Amino acid sequence: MAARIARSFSSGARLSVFRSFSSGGPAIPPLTYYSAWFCPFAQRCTLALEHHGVPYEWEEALGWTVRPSSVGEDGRADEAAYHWKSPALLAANPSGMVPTLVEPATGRVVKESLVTIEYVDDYARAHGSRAPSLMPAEPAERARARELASEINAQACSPYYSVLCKQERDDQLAAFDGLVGTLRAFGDALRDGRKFRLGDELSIADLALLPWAYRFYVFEHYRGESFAIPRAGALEHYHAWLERCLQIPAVRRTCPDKARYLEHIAKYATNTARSKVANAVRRGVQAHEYDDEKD
Ligand SMILES: N[C@@H](CCC(=O)N[C@@H](CS)C(=O)NCC(=O)O)C(=O)O
Repeated sequence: MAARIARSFSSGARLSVFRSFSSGGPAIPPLTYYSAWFCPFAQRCTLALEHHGVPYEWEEALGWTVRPSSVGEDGRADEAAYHWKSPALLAANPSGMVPTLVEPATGRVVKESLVTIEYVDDYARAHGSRAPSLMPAEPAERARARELASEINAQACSPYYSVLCKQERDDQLAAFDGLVGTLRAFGDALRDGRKFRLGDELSIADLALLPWAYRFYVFEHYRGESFAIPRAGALEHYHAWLERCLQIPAVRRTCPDKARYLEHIAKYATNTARSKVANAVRRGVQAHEYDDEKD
């Protein structure tokens, strides 16, 4: 079993990862990486870093503090969990979101998880990575891959937060049904025997979904058996894809411990988390529609 990167760090802790996945490969300059062990968005970036063996210095840049919530905010919680954010993260990215990458040599900042995948891919390849690219080579296929990743984000990742943060069963079920429909379409695309969403290599389309696919187990625990991802039809292909991805050592290293994560996500399941995505869902929009001012 590969060592885990996404351990439960204490806030502000730093970890240097200088292992090169493509051992014997070129020396790639390390990146500063503001991350959080529990964050599936950040896991997208970690997956790209690990795929290419880009060295990085990880700072655990988010934590949680529990304090009284404003009275009557959702009619349930007297106390809520708010993010602590590291000063270095806020200096690099004032919206205080992880993942955030900084190039130490230039001070340039890269943020937004899907963008970080493409950036890490370009950065690694510019420095001679021998790992396969996470993006297709042909321009129209690259455009389609971006579009697909963004659709997966809106239609499979965002509903995850609605299933958890919504407290009415009908709302939870509606979000879950939409999510399963998206996974079915994902599985359908794998029917031709391809290993990954775009073909026989891992790509941005897989990395967009993988951190949430790994986390869907939390639904059964917090919402019951009817929230298990079904296995029939095209979904068999989706489950086989997930198993295949989890066989890859560079993927396994990025996955947080399931028991610790289950404990962490209780804040969302009880609607006491006050993160931007949770606030967006409480405001009645999708998680990806969070607004830096309102949420
Ligand atoms: N659109 C962002 C979302 C990232 C995100 O929501 N990250 C969470 C941690 S899982 C975060 O930084 N939360 C801080 C906050 O809510 O203020 C991305 O794709 O990178």
